[in-house]
Amino acid sequence: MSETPVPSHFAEVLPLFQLEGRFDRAAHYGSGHINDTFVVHCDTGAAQPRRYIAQRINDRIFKNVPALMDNVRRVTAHLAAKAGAGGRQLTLISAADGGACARDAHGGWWRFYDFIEGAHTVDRVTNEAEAREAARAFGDFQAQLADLPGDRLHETIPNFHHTRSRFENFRRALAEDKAGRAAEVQPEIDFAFARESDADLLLGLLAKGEVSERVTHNDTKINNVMLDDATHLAVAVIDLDTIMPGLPLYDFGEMMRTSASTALEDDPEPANMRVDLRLFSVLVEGYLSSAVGAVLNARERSLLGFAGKLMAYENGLRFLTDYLQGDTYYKIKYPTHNLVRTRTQFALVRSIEAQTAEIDRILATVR
Ligand code: ADP
Ligand code: GN1
Ligand code: MG
Repeated sequence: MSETPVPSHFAEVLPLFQLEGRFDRAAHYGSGHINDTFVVHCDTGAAQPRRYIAQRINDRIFKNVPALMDNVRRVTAHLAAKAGAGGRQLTLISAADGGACARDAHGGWWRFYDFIEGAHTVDRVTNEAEAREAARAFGDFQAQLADLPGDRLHETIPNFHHTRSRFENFRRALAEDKAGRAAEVQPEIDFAFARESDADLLLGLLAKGEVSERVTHNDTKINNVMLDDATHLAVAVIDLDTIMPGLPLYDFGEMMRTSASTALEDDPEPANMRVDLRLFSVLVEGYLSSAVGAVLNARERSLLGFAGKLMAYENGLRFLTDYLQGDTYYKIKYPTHNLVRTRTQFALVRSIEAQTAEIDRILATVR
């Protein structure tokens, strides 16, 4: 599969939003696995085009789009009020009817954002400054949501990081073996079963009140934070689809998986994938130096390394489940893509396990 083409009816989507200028062109954008993302250029007569990000929201995955957009609207309004004038953050463009999203004649759900200019995302951390910035940005982001007014946010995907439930989905997919692929992935199946008990550790602590639920981002991949082109400082956290109640440890773990590792999540050679202890140490420093540092208890701090292992395991389980089910969840670029992702995630789990003593030593020294 190549990049998602701009749909032929895109011209019908444009009048659904309050855009400035005359539409010039649109093209596929970014490397997200879930939504269809396009950059849109409009001509306002100025030297530079007015740019927008248009997204067709994946409603196979997000079953209640209005509820999801209600979360996004509340969170972006709250952050904008805190940032004040001049702050850069994700900003929704109103639909023609004043709403946060609109539905096209084919049933597709759309939203538009201001294109955040002068900034970029990376799919992999290339230096320590990027890792520190991402950690600080995601930490501050979470702290800013602590006083979000109103009701509990909607759970846009129920049990999103409930690793026990992820494990049971895997077990079911294996039993069903819809795509007839189970026989070829026995080593990965064995690997998953050997670590089943990890799935319950944080859930058990949560039930005992030893770690706390807060409003978290839940998808703190490195390419969900925009970095300034010139200064490389983080300017905005994006991809707010999974903001909901969760554990800060999930956010840190997902960051560690993608920002303190030596390879892309789908590197075809699992041996290339290891935890990078230097980047891990910088991530911990960045995260604890953010406003969230003050709210984590000692137990949570001691589990930061385990959180990275758990998120690598959980993502590996999810990729394996999707492979067994015939690739219905994630976008894939070739038939074994989900299997390659699984193997590379499991290599990261193995590497974190092998480095546990060193990780604990780092956690004991970084304050
Ligand atoms: P997905 O849920 O599919 O990952 P994202 O919301 O993360 O979708 O968007 C995909 C990519 O598009 C991001 O990684 C980023 O590079 C780019 N992007 C998203 N929103 C903006 C924005 N407001 N301004 C500039 N680039 C953006
Ligand atoms: C998806 O949307 P994106 O590409 O940022 C997924 C995450 C996974 C990630 C793996 C809603 O993230 O949970 O960790 O792929 N998002 C959803 O790369 O399932
Ligand atoms: Mg994304």
